[in-house]
Amino acid sequence: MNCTKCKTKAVIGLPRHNAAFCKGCFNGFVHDQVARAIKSEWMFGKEAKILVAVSGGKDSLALWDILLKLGYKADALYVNLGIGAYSEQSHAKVTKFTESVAASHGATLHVHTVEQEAGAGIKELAQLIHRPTCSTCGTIKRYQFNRVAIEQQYDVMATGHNLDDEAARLLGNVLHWQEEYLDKQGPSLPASVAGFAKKVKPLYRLSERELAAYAVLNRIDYIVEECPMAKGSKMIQYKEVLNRLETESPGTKQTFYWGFLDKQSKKQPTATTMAEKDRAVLHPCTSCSQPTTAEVCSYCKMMARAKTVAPH
Ligand code: Q46
Ligand code: ZN
Repeated sequence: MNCTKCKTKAVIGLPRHNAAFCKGCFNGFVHDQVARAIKSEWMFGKEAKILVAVSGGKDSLALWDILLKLGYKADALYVNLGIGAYSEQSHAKVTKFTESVAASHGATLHVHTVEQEAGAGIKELAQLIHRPTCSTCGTIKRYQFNRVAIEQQYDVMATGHNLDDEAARLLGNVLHWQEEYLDKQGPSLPASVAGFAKKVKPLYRLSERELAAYAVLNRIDYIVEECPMAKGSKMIQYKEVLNRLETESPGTKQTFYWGFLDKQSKKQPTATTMAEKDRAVLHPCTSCSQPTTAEVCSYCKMMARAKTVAPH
């Protein structure tokens, strides 16, 4: 198998693009897909200050690597969830990448440790407040990423969601007809009100397999295991179904998700209408000032509850 572009020996075949690439041309292809995503979805300009949400996994570290290599100013935030060996190992991978790659581009890593603020790791915290672990985790990660982005004056927050993640999420939202989620499933969510950072997903044009190959070929050392809490989750089931379809007909995920984006772009309310809607229901939390629909935001409620029920 030879490289479609330069005809030297290929290292990866991409059936959905009917192409194969050598290492150099594959890196060029990946960088080009990210550059196209940034431009076509109006994510950010060359001078923007970007905050990348990193977990230690292949997608978020690859995203940080690609943005730095494309010449963007990108720092990162890692949230240590306190899930035993998984958190220790993922934290170590993020630190290693920061020291060996990101620092040479002048980039900084911010760290938030759940245990330090809540007095317990995510599993124990969720048990204390009687909420599912993943929804507790989601609230904490959303809150902390937004807080750091706003406090440290980043223009935009970038996450490592890839084509497989977005296609699986779309399948879940369609199966349950969750229309309000469908409306917000695009790769670029504007900062609708003051206090909310803009959020973007620059990897939505690349598959999980392509990102794993990028990480391996570029010697990015990442944590291979998924978070132990993800076991048996609906998202994993949707991904398996889509993978089966993709093997039979390469390009299925792309057609499904990109097709949805194409339809959305034709009916999407403008950023102004979305902002108007949000402005009508959101106001600052009386405790921390982050935008919320209630008087006190769900993060502050959670922390207050954790403090009252925590064993002393
Ligand atoms: S939500 Fe749940 Fe993930 Fe948090 S606790 Fe792990 S599996 S990391 S995306
Ligand atoms: Zn609050």
